[in-house]
Amino acid sequence: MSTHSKPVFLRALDGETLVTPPLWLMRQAGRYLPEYRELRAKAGSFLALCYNPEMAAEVTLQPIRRFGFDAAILFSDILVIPQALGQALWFAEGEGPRLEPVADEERLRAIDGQADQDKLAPIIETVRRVRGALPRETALIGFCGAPWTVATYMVAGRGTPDQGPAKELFTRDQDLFQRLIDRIVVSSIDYLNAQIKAGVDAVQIFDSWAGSLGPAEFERWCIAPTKRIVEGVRARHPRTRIIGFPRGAGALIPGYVTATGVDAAGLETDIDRGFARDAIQSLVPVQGHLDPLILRAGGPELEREVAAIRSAFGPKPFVFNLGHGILPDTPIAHVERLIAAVRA
Ligand code: 1CP
Repeated sequence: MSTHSKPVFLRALDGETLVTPPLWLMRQAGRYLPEYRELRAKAGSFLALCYNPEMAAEVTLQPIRRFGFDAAILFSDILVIPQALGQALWFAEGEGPRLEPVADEERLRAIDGQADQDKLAPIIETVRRVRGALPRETALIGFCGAPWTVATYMVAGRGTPDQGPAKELFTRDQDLFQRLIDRIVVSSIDYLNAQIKAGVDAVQIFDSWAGSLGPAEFERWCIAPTKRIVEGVRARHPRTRIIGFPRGAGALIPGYVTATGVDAAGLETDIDRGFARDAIQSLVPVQGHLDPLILRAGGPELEREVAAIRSAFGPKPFVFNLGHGILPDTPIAHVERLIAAVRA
């Protein structure tokens, strides 16, 4: 295989420094696109869209057709794992996900020991369809939520500002919380391996709420379960690259990278650039970290930020991205300006 048949996104994850960094955006398939809103309306609900392989594949491909990003990300959600574990999941229109909270022994027992992989079959079918339709030079990213972040939703039944209910549970009953984490770990390994078998080229583990844990808690609830997922994926697919994104973990990220063995690290918007370059990018390729608010605002500040990020991280293996998901009211023209600036 010549180097150039390999997607630039994978070359960066493999440790190659590219003059023009590969580019994709978290939540690139989403409400800022009129073609997404149209299909979303047709599907009736967000979950109906996730579980319909034809529509989910189409939504995954939309931003690739429009913008030519270097990677597509499977259109799904981290909360399909709780759903496959038997927990009721629905989306409150205009608000967000809702689950029946798991906060005691009885409710924990009510969800199966292992996820029902049949429930995830439509999502795996989406992967097959997308891989078949994507240009060879465009990588396909699969994903799951990290156990800690998924558990925060499973325990609270919804997104929370401080992850209080999950923290309260692990403080009150460590064993119960550990069993919940274990279930998520095992299910996530099977789920990621199924995605890889169906055609994803790399996977990302989203730990959106990693920043709410102190160092000892971070070790137990973020690092340890993530390490098990990395090992479980490696055992079956040793060459598939794994990106860890412990959002908000800042100074704990170098330890996370070393201990979990992830191949690359996502950088949130708020991280100090000098620190990220010296202490994280010295270990693994990094991905990030433009502020979604700056993208939405546009203007000369957007160009300045893109230049600053490229000059900080461009001299080493780097994937350009946002520090968190694109905001729904981001003008498409600003995304076009961003792409031009990154590829200039
Ligand atoms: O149409 C809509 O209104 C649904 C909005 C939406 C979308 C487009 C949700 C609901 N999820 C998604 C897709 C999604 N979610 C992807 C697809 C790929 C992509 O384009 O990037 C991914 C990777 C996720 C991951 C996800 N879901 C995370 C981790 C990343 C992050 O954003 O921090 C989390 C925390 C979720 C839960 C979730 N799903 C949806 C919402 C609004 C939320 C957050 C709810 C909350 O915290 O209150």
